[in-house]
Amino acid sequence: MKKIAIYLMVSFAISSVSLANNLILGTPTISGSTLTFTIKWDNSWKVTDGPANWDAVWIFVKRQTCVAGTVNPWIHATLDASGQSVTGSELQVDNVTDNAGVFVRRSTNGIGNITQATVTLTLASAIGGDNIRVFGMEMVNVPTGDFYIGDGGYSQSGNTVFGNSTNQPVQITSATTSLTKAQYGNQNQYGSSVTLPSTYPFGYNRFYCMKYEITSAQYLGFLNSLTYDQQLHKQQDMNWNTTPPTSAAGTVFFNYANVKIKIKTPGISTTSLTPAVYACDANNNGVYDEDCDGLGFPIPLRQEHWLTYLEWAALRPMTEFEYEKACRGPLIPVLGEKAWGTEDIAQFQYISTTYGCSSETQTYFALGLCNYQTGRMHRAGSAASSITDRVHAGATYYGILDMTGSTYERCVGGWNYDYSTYTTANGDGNINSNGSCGMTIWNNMQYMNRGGSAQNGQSIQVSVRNYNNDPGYGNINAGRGVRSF
Ligand SMILES: [Ca+2]
Ligand SMILES: [Ca+2]
Ligand SMILES: [Ca+2]
Repeated sequence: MKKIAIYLMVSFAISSVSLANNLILGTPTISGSTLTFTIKWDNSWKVTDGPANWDAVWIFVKRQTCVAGTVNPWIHATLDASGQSVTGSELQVDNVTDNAGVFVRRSTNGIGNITQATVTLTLASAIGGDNIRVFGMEMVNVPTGDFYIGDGGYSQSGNTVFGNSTNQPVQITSATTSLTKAQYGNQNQYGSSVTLPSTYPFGYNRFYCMKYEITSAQYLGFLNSLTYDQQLHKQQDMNWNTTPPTSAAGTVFFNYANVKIKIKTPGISTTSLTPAVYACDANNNGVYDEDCDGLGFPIPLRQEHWLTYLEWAALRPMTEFEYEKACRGPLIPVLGEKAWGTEDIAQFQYISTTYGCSSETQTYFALGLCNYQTGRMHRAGSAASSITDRVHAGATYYGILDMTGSTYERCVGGWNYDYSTYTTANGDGNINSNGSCGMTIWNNMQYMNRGGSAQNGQSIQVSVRNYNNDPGYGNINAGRGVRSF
């Protein structure tokens, strides 16, 4: 039986001018090797002044061959090298070299909602009787260009910062083809033990960055596209609890910082063929995936599971250099600045009537409003509204949300270690059959937590880097992904 599903990987949030974005992909129709579906999202932009960038929707497809009596994994669908299109003149489709998906974005300058267009994707082979799932997530183009690392040396006790040996900012340009540890940090215990080579992502070249952190809805789309064995691996080494996929309906699978995921439909272990179905129930009423069940909450993740998600979504981790560029853009560094470019900071407020709902918005109007030290998740991008500018929305120079606060942003880098093998290679979309991440280099890296979190205000300034290599989720660690070309 053919099943077609569409997964709204995120919905919400803002552009550089800000509001909730409501990405909606319509149910696809299938003909031969093509999929056709509608797309709409709010607060899209393409500008040539200021950040000179645009937002886009990263769309990828999973397919599942249906053979009775065997395990039927969802496989990342390779797209044809041509045959991708979108109707009208407002949007364009950008192919990527590995054909793992497409970016749909504005083709000409403009700001506002994309009200309706139709996308056609051509897969590399006929769909036949396969099941199909289409996933979309909002991303932001970070253009090629010079930028600075380091803010001049924020002097919070014990902190180390990006910058040169006297804490001064360092400009990254096209000429930055190698760096030694002493050239980008002020403490010997942090940074690459060998010189970083030209293949290391220093951030000069353009990349796409997820507009938000990985949300609960996105992670559910992932969990519910795994085989039983892959799900089993997730729960076993995640230690979220001792809840196998066979647990009874209603069993709590993950419960932390107000993210609550339960088993909606148990899997069947006797054959290991039928995976469980997971769902959100933040309001804990036993009714799943309601509007106020926290589907828009960013989800804390163990390091391994964050990496596995990025491989599955055909993205990759960002480096510390890319984090600073995504926050600051080409601007001159400001001492002690957060992602919005000033020292201001104000804490999210809890509003019981909309908490966890798609309408959750911060009504408290303050400079540098972000989710730090609250101990709970809030909807991704919920500081942004129709009246917020960059500093009020907590947006980066390029319009990326929650880069300060919410979950920590894991970035390649950290303790004195050899990071020279890390490159711009993106995940191939397929994780290991046992549920682990197949990107060996990623698994062997260490990661620095940047930007503070809802649990912990440590390292909350853009350039501070003293919170290293925490593989658990307990300090609300997770992050997001980027994609290179
Ligand atoms: Ca509920
Ligand atoms: Ca964050
Ligand atoms: Ca792989």
